[in-house]
Amino acid sequence: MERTLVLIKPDGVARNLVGEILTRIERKGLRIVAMELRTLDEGTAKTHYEEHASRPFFPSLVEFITSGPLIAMVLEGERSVEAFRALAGATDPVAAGPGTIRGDFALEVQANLVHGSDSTYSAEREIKLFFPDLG
Ligand code: RTP
Ligand code: MG
Repeated sequence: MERTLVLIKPDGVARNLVGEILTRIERKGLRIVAMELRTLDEGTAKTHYEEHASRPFFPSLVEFITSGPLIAMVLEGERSVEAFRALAGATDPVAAGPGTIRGDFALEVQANLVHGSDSTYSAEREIKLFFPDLG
């Protein structure tokens, strides 16, 4: 069964959208196999977003993702990587369709509420980073 790493970013926790987002995940049929509330340290944040290290928005992204507690979770299900990214909607919330998490609740590209692994390869790397003990 395919796994994906999902974050409810600090803006989602601060705005009390955890329940709303979890409801959508459960309603879709994705199974939560691990979940934790934590605040990322700078090193973990930089490793998580290492693919963006050379982008101009990287320092701001690291500051944002470490700014407060987030929810990290591992979801399992049929094509879960693609399934969650469809629930999340486009990276830019203004372009994200209505009915998606970002489309319904966000307006700014950085504070876009959720993260989902973009491939099964990324999922494996990110799950190891956040949940090293998960078998
Ligand atoms: P994520 O990695 O968070 O699931 O989002 P994504 O795949 O849809 O987007 P990605 O291109 O990987 O970008 C990672 C996160 O960086 C922030 N971002 N800011 N200021 C900007 O132009 C900009 N572009 C991206 C967003 O928080 C995005 O989710
Ligand atoms: Mg990404």
